[in-house]
Amino acid sequence: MINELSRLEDEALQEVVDATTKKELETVRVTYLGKKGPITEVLRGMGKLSAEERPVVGQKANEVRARIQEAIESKQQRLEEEELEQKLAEERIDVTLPGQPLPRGGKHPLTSVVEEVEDIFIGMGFEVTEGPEVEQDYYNFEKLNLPPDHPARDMQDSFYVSQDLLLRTQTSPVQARTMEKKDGKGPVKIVCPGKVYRRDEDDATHSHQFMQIEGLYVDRNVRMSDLKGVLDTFVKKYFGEEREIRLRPSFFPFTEPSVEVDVTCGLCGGKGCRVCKHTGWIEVLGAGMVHPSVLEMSGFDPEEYSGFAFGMGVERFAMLKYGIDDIRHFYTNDTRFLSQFKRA
Ligand code: 2NL
Repeated sequence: MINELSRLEDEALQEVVDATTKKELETVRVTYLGKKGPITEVLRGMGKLSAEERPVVGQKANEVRARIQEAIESKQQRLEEEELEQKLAEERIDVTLPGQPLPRGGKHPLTSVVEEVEDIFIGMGFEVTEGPEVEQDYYNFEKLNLPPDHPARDMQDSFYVSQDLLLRTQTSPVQARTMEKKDGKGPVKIVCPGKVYRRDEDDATHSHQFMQIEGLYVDRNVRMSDLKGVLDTFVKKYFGEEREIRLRPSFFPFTEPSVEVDVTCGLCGGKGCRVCKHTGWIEVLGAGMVHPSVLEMSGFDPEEYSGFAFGMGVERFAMLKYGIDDIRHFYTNDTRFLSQFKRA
């Protein structure tokens, strides 16, 4: 019986060594240590043994059981460690691998033009001022010398929000508001960029929403020659030092006199070509001396103060500089168009 137990031990320990999975090991455990296993069988048959034999066989059986148990437990632990190591090796991630590249955005071309224009005027002592896009009829029209019966105030031409609120049709109300806050004391030297709205049919050169930059300089002794000097400096910095400007008489309700400002054509240098329709000149700005009534309505004494003002369309400036033929490109967000204006 002792020999039989030794043989069982050898056999079981060999099977523990041979087991390569936790499942195989469990089968070994059930086979040798289970309720129907050979060791249990031996212990059950002990009744037939003599009183001297019984404790010897019992001790041996318990020792064998304990050693098999221990062998299984340590093998179990090793298999679990190996399993974990394999899992860690399989699931290893290389944190140094480059990630998914995210496409990088860029500034919208209209933003770039606004910033460039702002910088040029800041260089001449102007400050940048902004204001509301939903504006009172009073600031958008009345304060700018457009009385209630003026044709530009036709309800059909503007986006009205209520009886006396509308989407501003120009950025001039920002300038009127700024002047009003000054208590009749100059100087006021500002540029006002922003979105404006007009009830137009959209086409290649018109958009119901577009951007404008207006400028205003009010002080004692501001003259037409100051206007010409500032705009000449601006045009040379924006379009190029070789460019010239000319002023043509025009009309705006808020300026007197009013002028249209042309710049020499960049393609033909003023000789005449397709771009300038063979005139050598391209219209870029509207401007003039601030109308005395506009000064007065915003609290400035027109006997003491004078000023000049000007306005330009941002889209038109961008189209001329970059050769863009359709204003709608700025608002349809086609990345093939937009990505061309990414700066390095
Ligand atoms: C254009 C013409 C212009 C102004 C805007 C202005 C503002 C005040 C007083 C007087 Cl507060 N004038 N603004 C003056 C002349 C022309 O814009 O063609 N814009 C696209």
